[in-house]
Amino acid sequence: MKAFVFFGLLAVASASWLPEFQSDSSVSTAKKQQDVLRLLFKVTEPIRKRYSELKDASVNFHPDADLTKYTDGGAAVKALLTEVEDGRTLEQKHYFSLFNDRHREEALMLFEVLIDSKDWATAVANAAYFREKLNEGVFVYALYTAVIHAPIGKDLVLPPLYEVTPHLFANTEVIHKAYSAKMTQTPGKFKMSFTGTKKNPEQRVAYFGEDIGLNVHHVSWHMDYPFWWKDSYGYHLDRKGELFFWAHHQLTVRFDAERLSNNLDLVDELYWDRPIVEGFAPHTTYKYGGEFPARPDNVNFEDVDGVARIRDMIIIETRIRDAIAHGYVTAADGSKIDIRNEHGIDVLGDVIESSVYSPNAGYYGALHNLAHIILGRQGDPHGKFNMPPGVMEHFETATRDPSFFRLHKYMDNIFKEHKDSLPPYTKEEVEFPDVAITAVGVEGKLETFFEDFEFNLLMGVDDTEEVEDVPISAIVSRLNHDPFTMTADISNNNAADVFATIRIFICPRYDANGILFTLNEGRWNCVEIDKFWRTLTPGSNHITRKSKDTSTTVPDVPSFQSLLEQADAAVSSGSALDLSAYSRGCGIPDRLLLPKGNTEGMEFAVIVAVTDGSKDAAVEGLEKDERGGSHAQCGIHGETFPDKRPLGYPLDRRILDERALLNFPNLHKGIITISHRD
Ligand SMILES: [Cu+2]
Repeated sequence: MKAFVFFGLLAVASASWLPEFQSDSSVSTAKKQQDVLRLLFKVTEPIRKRYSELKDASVNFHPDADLTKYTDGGAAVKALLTEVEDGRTLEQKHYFSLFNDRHREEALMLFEVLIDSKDWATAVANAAYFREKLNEGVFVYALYTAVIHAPIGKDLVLPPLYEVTPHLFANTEVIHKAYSAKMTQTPGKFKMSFTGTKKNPEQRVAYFGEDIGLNVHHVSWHMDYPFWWKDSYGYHLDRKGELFFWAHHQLTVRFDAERLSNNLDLVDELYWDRPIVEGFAPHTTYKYGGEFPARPDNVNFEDVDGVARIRDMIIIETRIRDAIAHGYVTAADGSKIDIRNEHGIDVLGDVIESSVYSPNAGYYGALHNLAHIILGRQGDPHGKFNMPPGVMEHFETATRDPSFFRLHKYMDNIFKEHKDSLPPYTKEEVEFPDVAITAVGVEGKLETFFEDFEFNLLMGVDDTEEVEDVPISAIVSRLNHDPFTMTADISNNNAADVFATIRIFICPRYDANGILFTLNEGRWNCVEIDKFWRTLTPGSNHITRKSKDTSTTVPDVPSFQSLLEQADAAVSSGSALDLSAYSRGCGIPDRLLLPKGNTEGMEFAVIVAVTDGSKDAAVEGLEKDERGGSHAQCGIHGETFPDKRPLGYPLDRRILDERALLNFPNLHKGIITISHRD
């Protein structure tokens, strides 16, 4: 009888609460945006009482009360509820690592509940309910990936992660100052320095690996293209493996360009049987779980207990190199997948990462993912000191460690081995009959500089609803450049309009010793600047493209506070909220479009290719609407990748004869100079 009354009361509570939510179609973007921000406000503390709808849902919502609310009939929600009720879930106030199988499993259980919710109200109520029960890191990861991938999350802007989980972006010293400021209720702005001292040559490029915008790009890319993605979640991630190669290739070549402008050699690759040359002291602390482990210079690789042996990594690498040499990958069922073609890179990317798309993870292993864990654990490979995961085990923090770039150079060289096994492009694959670039230019100066940027540390410190917030922020130095416009004069000698794809790369001209790269050496170091589509009318066409519009980059997302204020204002006034310009977290920050120049002016080759858009374009309408604006390395959510050509085309394959390639009138090679002001 008692139990009956108990359940009866709960049923009444949920019934009185549910109608407050509107159905999906009538929920405005502003309201959705407000819900998401409120859910992410101070995730390590209970939902604020003033967010009464969410607070109410966190207590009174019954996730399994109405299973018709779920596209999967409630299977995911029932599974997660069982885990919670049986006390199996990861505790709160504990670190979360995506590379930890159990942590990831929990995050994906919540992700599934959210994407299987049929309407916004159900998704939000579940998010509020499980936020108060699951680990905070599990919650944040599940919510971010669900907003990115679920149709009901469309057009929403996810707040900058450096403000939601500042511990993964700010250094320990600044976090300590923030706590002290909070305790004494004294507002503070704290200058954050990069790790290391001038005694460490790597310090010269720390501004790149430790750039909080670059960190957000990296973690967002991995949320857009998660290695755990299954197509049953809703769609196929087009060219995921190839994009894995390309996005990381671009990180590597950008890092190399920064090195050259700071008088450092190109980064060398990692060798399993040699010492890891650079050590790293992260100066970063988990909110819960202690300090990120450090690694001294020249450590020899050790097997990591329970993860992998170094010998196995060498075996996996050999199998992958064998596949490249043979020109085929062996699938799990024994069949052969031909990779000596333009789609081979996609298969190889899936294999090397490895993702669920890998045709044979049992045989080819997970080179990239395991390497991240192994590198992350070299400070405590046998678990003797109970250290938490290293920076390499989080996409937020990985690029801080110089070994990240060594690891990616190593994998990049494997990809290059494959690309070099393909025949050079033929004339037919490169030419664009009767279209010629007559001139390429730049309006404005190509000049880089460092600027200060302030971000909020409010969520890095603890409080309760009763404690006043005081303004606490970190100030970081970031690379930026003056705005500029690229121009191209293109003649179309056809009788009619033609549709053209325009690709722009800049490539360092000299190595660290001042020796000129040949085109065939230098092509692999090219930074992709832009790719876009234009209709060319007969005669001459003057094309302009602003630096802020490039399809490789995204603008800074407004601060959490600013997003929340805009959403609150729109909700209370009933006006529309359009933050679509910031809907993509994936993309190189606009500021980093140009590698740092130097005072004398750093020379780059600029290569512009105009190719036949009627053959290249896979998606219509890109001339008018570039769909979030960072498709070059991040694609378009849920859609076909917009360019049919291999990523990096036409510079991704061997160039046997420089003159032949550059004799195409639709390719242009010039020289630009990037300077830097102090
Ligand atoms: Cu990555």
